[in-house]
Amino acid sequence: MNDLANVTLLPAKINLKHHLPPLKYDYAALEPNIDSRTMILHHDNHHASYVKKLNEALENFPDFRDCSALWLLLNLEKIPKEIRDAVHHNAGGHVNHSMFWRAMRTGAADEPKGLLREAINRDFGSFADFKTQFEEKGGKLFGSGWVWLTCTRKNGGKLEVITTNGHDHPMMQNRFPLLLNDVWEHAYYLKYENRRPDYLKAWWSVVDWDQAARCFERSDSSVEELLEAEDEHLLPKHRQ
Ligand code: MN3
Repeated sequence: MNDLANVTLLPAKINLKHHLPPLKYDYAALEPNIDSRTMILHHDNHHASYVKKLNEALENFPDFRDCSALWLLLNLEKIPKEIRDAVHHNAGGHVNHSMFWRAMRTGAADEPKGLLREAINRDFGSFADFKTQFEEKGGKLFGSGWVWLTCTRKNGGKLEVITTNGHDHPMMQNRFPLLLNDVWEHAYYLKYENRRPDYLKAWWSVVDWDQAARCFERSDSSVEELLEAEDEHLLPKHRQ
């Protein structure tokens, strides 16, 4: 038997990989509010790079290779020290961007309806007041990060606008995310340059409020249920 024959007898190597979720719309679909050049760079370069670096970090740590990106992010203390920072930044980048693409859609500007609208009115006074607070907090965040509409999973699901630094996620602070906007410069600089407030204002035209409402419906689930129902994009798959 030659060497080549021996190789074919080896068991198939299980090689799980996180992967870049495809956009559900064209790169130009969010024009003029988000330009296609920004979308191409943001999705195909920035997000792809987080996925690639996450896979590279996990390459020699098979115990963690079938864990979802959200699980990794919420269990950083269990991650070996030598890859903890890389997993923190890149799993966070992967989780947040995967949610961000789904938070937007083509079509005319919309407003929240139903229970989510009622909760917004209850906790912010009005939809206009909520938008003002979201724009102010997103505009003031120093450096790179995200601005979120979140709810607590207790106390009647009280809504709150928060910001996170880097790619941190609200579930790391026991808050549940309903909507998010990326205020890293790479999200807006090509079109809006240093005018982040203009980007934040224009972004309302592409928000998918049905998606935010679906998140709100799921917000009283346990963390375990949420991880189970997690979008398939966040679970690694066998390499094609
Ligand atoms: Mn980004």
